[in-house]
Amino acid sequence: MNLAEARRALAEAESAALGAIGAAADVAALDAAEREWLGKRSPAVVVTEVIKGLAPAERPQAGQAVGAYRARVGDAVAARRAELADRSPGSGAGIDLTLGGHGRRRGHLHLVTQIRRELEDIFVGLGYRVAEGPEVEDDWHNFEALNIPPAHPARSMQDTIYVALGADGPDELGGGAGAEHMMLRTHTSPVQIRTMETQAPPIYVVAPGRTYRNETLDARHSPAFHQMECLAVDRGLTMADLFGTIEAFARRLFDDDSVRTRFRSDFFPYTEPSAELAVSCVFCRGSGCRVCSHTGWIELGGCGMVDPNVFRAVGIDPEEWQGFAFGFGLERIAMIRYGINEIRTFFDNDLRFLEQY
Ligand code: 2NL
Repeated sequence: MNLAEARRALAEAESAALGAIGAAADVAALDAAEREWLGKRSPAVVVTEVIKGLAPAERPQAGQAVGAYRARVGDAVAARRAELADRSPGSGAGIDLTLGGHGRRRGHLHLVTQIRRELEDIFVGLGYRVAEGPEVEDDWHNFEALNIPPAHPARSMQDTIYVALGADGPDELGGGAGAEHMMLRTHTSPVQIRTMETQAPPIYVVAPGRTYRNETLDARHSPAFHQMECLAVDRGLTMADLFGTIEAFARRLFDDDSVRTRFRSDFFPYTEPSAELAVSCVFCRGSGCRVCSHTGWIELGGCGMVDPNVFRAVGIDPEEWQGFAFGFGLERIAMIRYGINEIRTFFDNDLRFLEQY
């Protein structure tokens, strides 16, 4: 091989190399082309071997031709490598950043959950803690500890759904002895019973949650509903504390400092004395409207001073500690606030209703 032949061989090799590099569809193909055209058996190496046999005057030119080949083919490999990297996923190339995004429809909390959280915030602001407990309860926590013995008439108003557990029912639900008395709780009071059984006074808790009654579904009654109960146990608590707490709560709830409260004598087995509780109508300010059935008052729930028998049942000395409690329905508060007249709408899961709140 002479100098001219060496140059021709390098020129042919270069055009073949550039073709192979341009055609490499991925990094592996490019690596193979690089090995073939720049590696240990490449034309550049062959020509370098040939240089030794050339006339001394021709050797520098042959060396320069090999260097130029290496430089051009090497540049082509580097350029192709950059192109392939640009196209790999995540590189951003090939994505039209001016296209609009896909709108994502977002849901929101159920109205009852919104009300529940709002009420929790009010009570936390008053120094209370939020307590929760099981929805399947035993007779003691749902009835007996609340001063409602087995034959008490209050039980017929709080009939519920009983859960039949076999002899091998789960222990944590009280399976085995007494399992036939497990039931869906009729109020959240058992949560306060459990709190008083495990914590020493002073106690300030609210218990929100789902409750159940054996009730025929109509516009105002549902077999499943939500309640919130408030319990305070401390030294020297009186009905003045009960009234003041309810007034503060009602004014925050309706965001109106002119709201008045009304207490009328009532009966609950677990409080003595007991009262029904109503607030002045925030919609008509007492002059009478549809929401308050033209009475000027909105009935919210019931309240009272904790009955000494309840304290004895949970091992708290009623001579040392006093307490007040009150309870109300969460659906009812939502219905009052938004003028909803069907309790069913809370459980139908009809998005046309739920989306409005
Ligand atoms: C209502 C009335 C009330 C209570 C709940 C209570 C709980 C314990 C002790 C004493 Cl552990 N009382 N809760 C007291 C009075 C009324 O709820 O109409 N609820 C919807």
